[in-house]
Amino acid sequence: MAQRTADFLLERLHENGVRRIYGYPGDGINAIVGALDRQRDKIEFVQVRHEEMAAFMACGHAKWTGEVGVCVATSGPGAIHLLNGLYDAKLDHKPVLAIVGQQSRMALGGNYQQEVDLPVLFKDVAPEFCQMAYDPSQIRHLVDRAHRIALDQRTVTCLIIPNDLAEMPAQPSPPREHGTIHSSPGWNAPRIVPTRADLNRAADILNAGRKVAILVGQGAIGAHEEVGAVAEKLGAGVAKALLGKTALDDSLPYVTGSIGLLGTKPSWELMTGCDTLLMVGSSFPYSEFLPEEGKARGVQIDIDGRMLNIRYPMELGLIGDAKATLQELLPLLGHKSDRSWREKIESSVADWWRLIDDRAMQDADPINPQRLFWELNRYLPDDAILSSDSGSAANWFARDVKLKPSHMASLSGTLATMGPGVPYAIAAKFAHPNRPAVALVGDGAMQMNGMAELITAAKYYGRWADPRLIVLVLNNRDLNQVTWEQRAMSGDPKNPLTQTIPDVHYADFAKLIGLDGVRIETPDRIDAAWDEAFSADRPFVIDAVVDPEVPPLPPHITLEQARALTSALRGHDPNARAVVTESFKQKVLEFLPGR
Ligand SMILES: Cc1ncc(C[n+]2csc(CCOP(=O)(O)OP(=O)(O)O)c2C)c(N)n1
Ligand SMILES: [Mg+2]
Repeated sequence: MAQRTADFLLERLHENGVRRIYGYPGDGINAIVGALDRQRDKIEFVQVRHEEMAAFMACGHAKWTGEVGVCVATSGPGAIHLLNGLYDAKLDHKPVLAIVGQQSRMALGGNYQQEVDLPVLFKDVAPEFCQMAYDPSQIRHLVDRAHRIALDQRTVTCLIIPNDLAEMPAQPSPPREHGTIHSSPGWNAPRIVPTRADLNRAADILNAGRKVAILVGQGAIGAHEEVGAVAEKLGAGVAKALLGKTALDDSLPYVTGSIGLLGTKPSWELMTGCDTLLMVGSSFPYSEFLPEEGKARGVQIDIDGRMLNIRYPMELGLIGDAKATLQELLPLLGHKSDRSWREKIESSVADWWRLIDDRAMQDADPINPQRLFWELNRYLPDDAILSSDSGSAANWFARDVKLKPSHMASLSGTLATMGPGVPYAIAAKFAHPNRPAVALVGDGAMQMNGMAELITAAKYYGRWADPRLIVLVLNNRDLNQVTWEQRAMSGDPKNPLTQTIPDVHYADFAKLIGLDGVRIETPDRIDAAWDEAFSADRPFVIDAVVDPEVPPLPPHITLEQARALTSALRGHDPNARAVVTESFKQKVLEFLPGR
């Protein structure tokens, strides 16, 4: 039999460099499912528990490799399930290609079983390229373009393939006639740098500054030498947006760590005290954590011109690749002889780390969650890949874990969705089977999807050269991050109807499905738990029973937030007494002498 279109689709993906597809079957992709079997030597299929997880894993793959992550789902319900994971990729600017099935072309428009208007449904999440195939001869250029555009635009693209079309004989070479397309695969990353004149303008602004702050994001990953050299010359401090956490080593004395609600006090001081801001490869969203408008001159470097000058009214916005642009900028920068600003930052950073240590070691009931993250620093191998979930874990991941460029780390930075922690870690294991992966997640996220996805880890870990995939679950029986947001932003007490969630024994569940794990209920068990997890011969779950009353305090509490908190506690918050004690302990530490 002649090659089918579905087989050619996979072959063409392979020619574009795709080696793995995450997905879930259904009759809208029957032809593709058959082809995945026949093409198994070329493309590995990873079967997940839910299509959203396939999209998260595709996004994770893109984050961990820089390649296009690919996911596949059936028409109707499968396609709809993909969406949240695809939006995660779109908002974090990651190249992901979604392939979704559709009912037979003959049936379309007939209110047919599982018929959903997929081109409309996917148009918003894949605005740059969302195409349904009408003819087998389109497959070649649709695949080439979907793959290339995802990389070129750092975004999500989507191919909708009717099942009957996928069964048809393939047409790899369209006829040479009017109205046909003759494409080829391939995309090479360009080297993008601003003009010499603009680099000079940037250097003039930065050289004139006396107190320079640098903010780096995910675009600066891989440019640590250049960022470090620029900071050195300018006597600057460097703050990091969360997606750029591995852009620079946390143990450098002038690195102030994360910024924003999940950020640090030194980052806050850096931004409020600077007279010049250099922002590189970041779309960190919260303007109130950047300098007050007019207080600082600003230079921004970003690969995407659409992202320039929107968070702070920059004096100069430059389109450029972070590494290449900083390389060109460096010789134009002078060495600032007055180091007083830099010294001030370094002393604030040193104080901050002492405070983090003190906060982490405070008693709590029963375990202080910060301590788990703080102790992780002693066990974390240099090549570990970390994922965090949305929730209180993100606070401690941002503040307590010390990372460096040899690590990789991510979370849902912009969509801030719950759920990617475990699937990102699974994608890390497939992309880099020799590296240990650590997922830091809340119990809510675990119940939402993490537990089910452990089944995927159980199914596949035998394929990974190093089987270590560690999931730390913050078992606080609470949707804690939102509980705190309710308290601090709305002044409302904790609502047990919406916030309290059941206690589940996550380590027992892991064991039930053939993995390993431990439940810890006292802080003296933390060390042994990390030790055991990093020595395990299979994926390992640490079910840590932690205190929901330890506040994920923003670096500075505003007056309104303090008032809101007081009003929440004066209401009928069932946990008021414990909260007051914990917040007081945490806050008071900042003001003790010598801190
Ligand atoms: C899909 C989704 N639903 C809801 C939210 C809102 N939200 C953000 S954090 C959070 C609480 C997460 O709870 P859990 O995973 O238990 O972590 P915790 O904060 O308790 O440590 C919620 C509900 C979200 N970000 N994403
Ligand atoms: Mg929770």
